[in-house]
Amino acid sequence: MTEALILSTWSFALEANRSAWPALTAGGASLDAVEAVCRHVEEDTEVDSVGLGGLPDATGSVTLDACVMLSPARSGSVCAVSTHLHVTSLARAVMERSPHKLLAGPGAERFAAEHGFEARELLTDEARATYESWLADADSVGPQNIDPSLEEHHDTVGSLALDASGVLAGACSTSGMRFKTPGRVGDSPITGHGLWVHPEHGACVATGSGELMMGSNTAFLAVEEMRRGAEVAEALKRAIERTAEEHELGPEDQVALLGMRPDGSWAAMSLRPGFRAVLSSGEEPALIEPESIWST
Ligand code: SD4
Repeated sequence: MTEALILSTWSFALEANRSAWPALTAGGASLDAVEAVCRHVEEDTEVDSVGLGGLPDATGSVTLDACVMLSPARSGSVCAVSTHLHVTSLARAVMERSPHKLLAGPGAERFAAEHGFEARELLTDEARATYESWLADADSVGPQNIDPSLEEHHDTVGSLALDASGVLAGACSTSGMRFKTPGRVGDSPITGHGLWVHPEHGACVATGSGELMMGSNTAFLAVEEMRRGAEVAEALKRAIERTAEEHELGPEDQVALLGMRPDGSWAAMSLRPGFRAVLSSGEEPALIEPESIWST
């Protein structure tokens, strides 16, 4: 029997990990645990980068992306969903109830309706107010000159878990880059970019600037390094360094990864400081400040 583990991105996962833990330790499946973590954050209106409360695109529309994965053959994703909140569960439905890997926009929404998912308004009053003030700034100073820290801030919930049977699972859910160009889809719903799980070699989930992970297949690369024999921390380091080398980085760009192997080894690492992760290996989840490769 393997020791159960849940490792999730950002401090907002503290409550989410706590809520998913009892079922996992009672013999539940790792896939249920990572789905529960993401659903918890999707419901949290305080989180402005995932689900309800997520900030909209440049036209004021909230669009969500998500992915679940068990193996190269078993994954499901949705992207650009504007009508349904629980996109992680919808991604799981794509995996379990369709022959496909990724459904986008209106097609994903139609699939959601057909499979009994409830439609929800995703734009909260707070997110609308933040959008309107961004729009007013963009109108007065021009879209090229708006505060980059506002534009670049974006945090995905990503979660990896291992259950008592030694099964690894991963999931992630995001509203993507705030005030993004309509139609923009990031790394999270694309397997290999934002999430990759191999049942024997390991798993990796990413958060940060999606365009970087999309250029370097970062999550796949990290697991590939594990397959070639690297320890988890070393695998994450190589994938982050390679991603940074292959791009010209802006001052706000971040690449942050979680990794786990079926033997229970795990690591968390980021390019720049500021990343946080939450580990559950007992009843009380622990907030972790992972090592960063750069100091600023
Ligand atoms: C994206 N990578 O859509 C996601 C956002 C994110 O931390 O992870 N932010 O680019």
